[in-house]
Amino acid sequence: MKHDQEYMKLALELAESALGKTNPNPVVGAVIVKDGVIVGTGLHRKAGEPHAEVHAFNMAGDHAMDATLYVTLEPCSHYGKTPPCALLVKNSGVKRVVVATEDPNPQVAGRGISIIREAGIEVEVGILKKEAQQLNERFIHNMIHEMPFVISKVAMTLDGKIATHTGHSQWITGETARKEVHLLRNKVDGILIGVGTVLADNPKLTTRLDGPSKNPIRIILDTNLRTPLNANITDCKEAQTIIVTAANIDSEKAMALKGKGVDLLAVSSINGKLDLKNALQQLYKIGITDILLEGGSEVNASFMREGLIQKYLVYIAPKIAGGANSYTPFRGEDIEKVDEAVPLRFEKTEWIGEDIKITAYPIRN
Ligand code: AOF
Ligand code: ZN
Repeated sequence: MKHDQEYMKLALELAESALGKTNPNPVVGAVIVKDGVIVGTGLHRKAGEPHAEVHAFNMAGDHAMDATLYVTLEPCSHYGKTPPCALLVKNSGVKRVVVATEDPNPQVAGRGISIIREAGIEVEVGILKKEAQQLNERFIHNMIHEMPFVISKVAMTLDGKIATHTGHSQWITGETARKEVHLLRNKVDGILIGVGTVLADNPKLTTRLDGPSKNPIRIILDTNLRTPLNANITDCKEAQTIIVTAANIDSEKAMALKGKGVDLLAVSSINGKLDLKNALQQLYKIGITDILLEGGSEVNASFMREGLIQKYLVYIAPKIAGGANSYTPFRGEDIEKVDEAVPLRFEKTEWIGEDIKITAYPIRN
């Protein structure tokens, strides 16, 4: 129908405003329209709180009668922390429901749409589907793979260097891009680096913004528990730290780290390397739905080669470092032929201050 896309766009904008705040839940927006007038709007603000539809119907009241509901995700059909929205829709009096995309949650997966259709209400699915799926890319990945959505962040020079041969890297990108990284940290559940970066840079990995912010859980890959007891990330007052290790977690070093408040997660290792897939599965089980991967180059390469990165954010600074021994973002094994490179699709390019940001997705065969 005329205007369907406009109302769905509004619902998507409502949903988008809560990105990073609803984990593990998706972001969802709803708009109720009666005779060309928006009579109700709502969004899901936080897991455990009412769903988008509930807010929208509360606002619409009696105006919901014979109205159209636009919702960015299929209304749920299950009793979770809140009752099923599909029943609310069924009993609301609306005569038409427009859904952007189905809910991949196996507890819902089409049942919400069926309940509404079977009640004799007209349902249309697929308006702005691509946009809606992109908005909930993290949630969709979680539902399908039961693993966190991994975002690789790289800040490099025009010639693809992330640090000089001494490891010096402050700063490659400009202030605006660096600030954006803190906005990103503010939205994700976890931030992951290897112990090599802990030893080289001793980072804090906290979110530093002007206003209120949240610190992601710091996840360190450390096969042999080499993290020094005085490393910044072992100070757990501001943020939680999980060290993923293959070492004996009852050893003296492990006990000392635990004594400082650090959590240890034991995973198996394959040929002396941590089983990354298993690590991600375990991290998902304890509630980590997305992770910002911040290096170093060996950790980045392992994730990339094992197909464990879902999204790439690459900031390119207008400078050239040169040198055969400067560091590059993805090291790992050498390949013989270009055909062996991991294929990507560039989704978007933007200016971020004086730098350029490329958003890319891996192409899976
Ligand atoms: C909707 N509208 O606004 C959201 C939905 O634990 P609960 O009760 O909050 O349920 C969470 C699940 O409900 C979540 O995994 C997803 O399948 C769906 N989210 N559904 O109809 C909403 N946030
Ligand atoms: Zn619901």
